[in-house]
Amino acid sequence: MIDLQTSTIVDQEIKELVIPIDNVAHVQLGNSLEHALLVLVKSGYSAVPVLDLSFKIKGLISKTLILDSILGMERIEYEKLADHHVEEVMNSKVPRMKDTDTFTRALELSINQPFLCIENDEGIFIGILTRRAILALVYRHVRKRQIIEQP
Ligand code: 2BA
Repeated sequence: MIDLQTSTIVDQEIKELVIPIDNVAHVQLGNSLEHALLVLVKSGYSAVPVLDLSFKIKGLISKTLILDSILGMERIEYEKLADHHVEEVMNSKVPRMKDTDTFTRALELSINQPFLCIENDEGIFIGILTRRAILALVYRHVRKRQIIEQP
């Protein structure tokens, strides 16, 4: 259990906050844009990780990136969805961390990122850390301290 009793949470590891790969909606490099859009719409998320066949993180794909890529001069070119692949459109700059990294680093990265991809020492994707999980831990910590410090 992550210890909320200690005076600081900053040096704790993030392992226990990670949503494991089995519960993370994701797509693969060779998937069509049509498939990726289906995953995004069905899952309800605006962006999800892109993995290769060996489960390494290669990028992030979002509804906005896909729609932007099929935007023609005068109309949305839906027929492109089936012909183009995730790797042509994804953003290769991925905010990533190791599961042994500290909470401080996660807090810092989450200022600008809604979620962080977590990998093990071999670079294999093991899950994501969401801004929601980070904020929830900070909130629990603040509340706990308020209760302890009340006269
Ligand atoms: P968004 O999809 O833009 O979602 C923003 C926030 O909206 C989420 O924040 C969450 O609070 C809420 N939300 C959106 N879709 C939801 C759903 N289907 N069920 C429950 N809540 C939902 P966070 O939870 O902090 O997630 C931040 C970002 O992490 C999400 O941004 C999404 O891109 C990604 N994400 C979260 N959980 C995921 C999962 N299981 N698989 C893939 N990506 C995930």
